[in-house]
Amino acid sequence: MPSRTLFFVCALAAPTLLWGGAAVAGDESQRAAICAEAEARLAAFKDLPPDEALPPAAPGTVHVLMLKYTFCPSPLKIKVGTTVRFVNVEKRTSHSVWFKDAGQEESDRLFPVEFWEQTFDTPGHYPYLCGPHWEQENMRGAIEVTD
Ligand SMILES: [Cu+2]
Repeated sequence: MPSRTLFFVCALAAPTLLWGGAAVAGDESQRAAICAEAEARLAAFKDLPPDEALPPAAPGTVHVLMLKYTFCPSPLKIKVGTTVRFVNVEKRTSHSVWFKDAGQEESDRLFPVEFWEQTFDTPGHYPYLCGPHWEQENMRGAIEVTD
């Protein structure tokens, strides 16, 4: 397996948010606002009691957050060997992660503060969906994996 490259979540998320905020389209600025809120909610998880908090992620893990029918950040660019942790930062709504085009099974339904992880060992373009929300809410994301 190729060696794991270290990434820091904020280093990846910040350019995506800036890019989203600079876009003229209303959809993009709305998306940027949702993703900023998602980041704030993730940060607030540290105040949860230990038995409700997220367990620490392995070094180099990149986070994708789920909030308001949006995956943040998306598209996400990562290096081969990177693990992505998909975290539900909602207050009530559940989501899933489904690499449907890759023929993979859908993840379990993720409730608030729950997560699911996937490691990407092959370069490529990986579109994915939220099982309950891709058709009506267009809740979709994509990951680009490079050498
Ligand atoms: Cu969803």
